[in-house]
Amino acid sequence: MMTSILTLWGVGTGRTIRAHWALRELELEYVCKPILARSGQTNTPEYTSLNPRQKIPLLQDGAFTIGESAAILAYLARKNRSGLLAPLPDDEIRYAKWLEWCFFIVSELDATSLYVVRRHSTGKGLAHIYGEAPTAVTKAKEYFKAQLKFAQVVLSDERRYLLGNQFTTADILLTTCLIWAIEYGLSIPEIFLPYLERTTGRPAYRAAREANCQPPLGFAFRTEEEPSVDRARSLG
Ligand SMILES: N[C@@H](CCC(=O)N[C@@H](CS)C(=O)NCC(=O)O)C(=O)O
Repeated sequence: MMTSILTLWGVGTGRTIRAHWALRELELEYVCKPILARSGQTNTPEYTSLNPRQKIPLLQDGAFTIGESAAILAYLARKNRSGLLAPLPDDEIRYAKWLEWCFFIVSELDATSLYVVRRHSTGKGLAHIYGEAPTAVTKAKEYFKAQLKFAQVVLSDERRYLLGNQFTTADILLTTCLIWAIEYGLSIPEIFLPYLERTTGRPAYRAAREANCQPPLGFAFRTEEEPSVDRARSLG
């Protein structure tokens, strides 16, 4: 059987790294097209013909193309070494729980909370494009914190990952959201620190950061319990 060439478009963001990470976890060879967000490179005629939505990441598998980071991960998990990064569909309950986590993270943590913070913040945010909206930013941060409690409950149940002992694409999504939050100055509960050390300590994560044109991770972790204490941590 012929294997088609995998090509991943996009580097540099918390969404693009998800696809690099999954490809590395699955040990798949791929070609990287290192185009960047807001550089004009997503608007070229060539790229628009591949992805009319003009967004990254985008995966090409031969003649097939798929966008949306969470969908790319699900596609890769299902197609390759099935069962490695997601429960098998036959395992109906675990599969449904995995789907629930994926939808929850991309809708509630990413799109409804963190992306709102990013779009309407000044400084490293995109307020110069989408408009400054301090109330929306404050409320989105509060909402993120409230929603995060659902993941917190599961992890305090002494689970290594969201689905127990199996690392899945839901953990890739959650980890990238937690790092995004920390980079935007949101404090996250201490329970997530060992979780982040586990997930970002994976060799595939380190390789993905490099492939995503990002330096090794390093950030100051600010706990909710001790808001005045910054504990420098290098997770990279
Ligand atoms: N929900 C999408 C969001 C994709 C998205 O918004 N990507 C941004 C970069 S993170 C982008 O491509 N923006 C177009 C541009 O700025 O050129 C996903 O998770 O893949």
